[in-house]
Amino acid sequence: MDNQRDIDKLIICREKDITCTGGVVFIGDGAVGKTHTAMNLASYKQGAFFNFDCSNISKSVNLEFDYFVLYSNIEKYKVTISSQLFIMPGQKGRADVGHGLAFEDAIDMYFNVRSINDIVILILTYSIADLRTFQNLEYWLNKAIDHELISDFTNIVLLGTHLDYAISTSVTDEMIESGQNFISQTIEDKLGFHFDPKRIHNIKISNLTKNGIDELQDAVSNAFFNAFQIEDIVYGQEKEILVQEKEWEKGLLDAEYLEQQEPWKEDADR
Ligand SMILES: Nc1nc2c(ncn2[C@@H]2O[C@H](COP(=O)(O)OP(=O)(O)OP(=O)(O)O)[C@@H](O)[C@H]2O)c(=O)[nH]1
Ligand SMILES: [Mg+2]
Repeated sequence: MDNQRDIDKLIICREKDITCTGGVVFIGDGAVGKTHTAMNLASYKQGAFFNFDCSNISKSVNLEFDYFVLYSNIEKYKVTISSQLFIMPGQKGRADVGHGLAFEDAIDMYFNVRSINDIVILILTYSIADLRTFQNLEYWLNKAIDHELISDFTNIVLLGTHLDYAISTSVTDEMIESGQNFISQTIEDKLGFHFDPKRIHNIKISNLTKNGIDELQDAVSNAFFNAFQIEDIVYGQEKEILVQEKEWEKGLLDAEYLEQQEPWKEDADR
């Protein structure tokens, strides 16, 4: 498959080190918290959270970019995930000249400036406290499909922000579950490949209290593990090493056996 070959270029396996990289794209309505979530994820690299209280970030009118790196250990391998974050403005359509960029302008720019083609994770972002932002994900999913942001290895994070507003939550777990089925069905219908609902990770966070950011980080790791089939690589290599060791032991045993069976060799050596 072509896509599979593309993504294979983004992973390097050396002895005990596996390094992979890929794009993570945030889309969703304006003011749902895309920029703040990306900043919370990226600030992990400085070992501390981004300080929400000091934030006076306004509506995005540009294509925003950041990155973050995650490390994990699996068996004796050190896995490094280096993800590149692209945050799209939530303003639909195109902006008037001199007013920055809206979504369609930013996506054009994304295709010109992106350093890698492959989107490992698409983060469909909504606010738990605002049902309309959840319903509008249908619009954003269709935009993602039209702009070819989804490949057969892409994972989706269905990200609900404003978890701190939980008392006035208007998006229920049943809605989220049917949303997950809707997403996989729509992708299957429009792109023609099976999209396992397990590739859709449902996460809720608060950018204010940082609740759920750890789970988001785990979901990002899991999505990279899925996309690059890292467990197959690790356990495949372990199996290969085991087989090689067995073959080698067998070779030694065979040599001993042959020596016992061929005493004339010793005679000849004398
Ligand atoms: N209470 C609360 N406020 C949040 C949360 N996430 C974001 N906000 C606030 O919501 C507002 C919008 O956040 P942004 O991150 O700028 O939203 P955005 O999705 O990037 O919006 P656009 O750039 O317009 O597309 C800001 O005032 C944030 O402080 C959250 O989880 N809880
Ligand atoms: Mg923004």
